[in-house]
Amino acid sequence: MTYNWLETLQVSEEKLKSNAKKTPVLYIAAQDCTGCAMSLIVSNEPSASSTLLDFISLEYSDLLSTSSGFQVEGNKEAIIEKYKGEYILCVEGSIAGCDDFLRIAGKSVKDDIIHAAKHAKAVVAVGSCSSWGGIAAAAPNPTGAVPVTEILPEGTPIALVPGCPPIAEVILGTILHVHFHGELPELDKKLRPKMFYSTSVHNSCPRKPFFLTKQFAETYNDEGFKNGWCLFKLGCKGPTTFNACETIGWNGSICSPIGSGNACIGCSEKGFWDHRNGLSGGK
Ligand code: FSX
Ligand code: SF4
Ligand code: F3S
Repeated sequence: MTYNWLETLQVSEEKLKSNAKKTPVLYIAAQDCTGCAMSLIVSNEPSASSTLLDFISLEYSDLLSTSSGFQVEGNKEAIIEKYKGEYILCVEGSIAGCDDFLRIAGKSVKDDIIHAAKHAKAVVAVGSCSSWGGIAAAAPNPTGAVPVTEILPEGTPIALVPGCPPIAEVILGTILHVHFHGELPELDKKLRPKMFYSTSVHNSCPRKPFFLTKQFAETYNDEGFKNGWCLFKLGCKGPTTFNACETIGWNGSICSPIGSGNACIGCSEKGFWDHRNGLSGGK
């Protein structure tokens, strides 16, 4: 696997050189595990540090900001005022049905997101929780969790970047498309960037030749598994999961869940966690 972000995002050398003003980014976390932000900071193409130093200005993140408490919370409103219409709003995590369940600095996170989205140039729903409800929305959904699209008005410029967590390059690629081209990349019917989600995990899987010749591992310890055969009979959801795990890959394109010997559990699809599969024993 190799990935060249400049090629994928169609950023020419001239555009890269003329890059002057950084795009402000507000990153608000709702009901999450912080896995998305953790994924984001290990990006290789481009590196997270280059992204932060050269292209975006991360103005607010309750996880990654160096300051905390009133200092960072107060800055959030100031940034919204100062950069109206210019900033990108990233939302990680699902939204709780009850406001009292999710408050930061005494304020409803849901109201904060609605307010910040109103003045954003674009909104990026980072992760399956934000995109579909994800883990918190799994049965019996005790918090009444919903995806961020359910609280924002129709017509909000929003891209969904699902995955639990999503691949770093996919999150940053979506953000950087707005930075370099002034708008979100082309989206599919489910609002996912086509450049990252138009192919199934199965389609680019290195085990696909074994799928086609019907050579399947049946346990995680049999000869077929040791020979690197297809994991379909172990519940692999690669055929119905759209993500870039076998095209861009993980950790600088050096690995992927299936490459490491695990069946895909469909973490980027709607309905994950309830509809996961494989050894983790989903429904
Ligand atoms: Fe976690 Fe993000 Fe999963 Fe959700 O990722 S890795 S539970 S998609 O919101 O932090
Ligand atoms: Fe498809 Fe999964 Fe088999 Fe890969 S391991 S070929 S994704 S079914
Ligand atoms: Fe998720 Fe499947 Fe990729 S579980 S990380 S979509 S291989």
